[in-house]
Amino acid sequence: MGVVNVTPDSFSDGGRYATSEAAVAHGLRLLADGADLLDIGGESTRPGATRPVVSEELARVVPVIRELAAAGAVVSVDTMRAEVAEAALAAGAMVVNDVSGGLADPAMLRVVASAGAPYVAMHWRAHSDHMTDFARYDAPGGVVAAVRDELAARVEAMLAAGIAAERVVLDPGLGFAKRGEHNWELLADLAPLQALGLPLLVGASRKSFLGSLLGPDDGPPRPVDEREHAHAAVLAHLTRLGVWGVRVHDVRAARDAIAATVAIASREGSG
Ligand code: PMM
Repeated sequence: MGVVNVTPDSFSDGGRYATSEAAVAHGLRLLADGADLLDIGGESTRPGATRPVVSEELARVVPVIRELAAAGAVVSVDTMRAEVAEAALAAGAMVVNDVSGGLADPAMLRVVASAGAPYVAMHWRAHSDHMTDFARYDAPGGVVAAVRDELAARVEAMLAAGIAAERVVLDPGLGFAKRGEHNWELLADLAPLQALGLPLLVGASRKSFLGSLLGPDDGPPRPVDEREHAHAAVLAHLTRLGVWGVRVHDVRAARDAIAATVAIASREGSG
């Protein structure tokens, strides 16, 4: 899954038309690099981010989705809002990627159920402006058990809303209400999440836990565009676990890491 963030902090060149154009060009590049799915989002979920109004989010994502779907891309819309999901599906999106797993908008599960769309439900506790307050996992089993149990509760809600289990993909939500250590613990122990019996999508690309790992102990994190080698190692690990998908910014680099891992893994035990 290649990321196309149509947000002001991703594209600094101003006006709406220019932003859409830049986003479409970027999506086409990711498609040429081998993305199976393009994830179009109009709301920044960085820690501390404030939310755009609905009309702004719609104006950001709908034209980009329409163009990329028309160009043959399989598109997911990265939104927590039912209204945006509905408009995105009407514009040609095939998948809804909701970082809140249906918690942010009470109408979301109903919209997804009635559209019959595949639904990526991520582990989430609170909006980005205060999610760090919720990065506590003190109960027995720590972060892994908490994420598993909270995702399982979301699956119950999805099924109750009429979403078919075979259309659901789960995501541990790396970086969302999680401190650096929590992300590494989840990556080291994804089996309990896989045991829920649904496909997993994982998004580690460029996230700050990689930057903190790579930066000096008492200094700033490694800049966002210098985290790709560490990400490749994470992708090798995820490939070996057989996750369903990975959400990445650099599709070419990701495909390379996955190809090399598969080339080795597919020959193991054959000699
Ligand atoms: N991360 C971000 C946004 N959307 N969606 C899913 N399913 N999983 C993620 O990990 C995820 C997401 C934030 O990352 P970005 O700001 O680089 O897009």
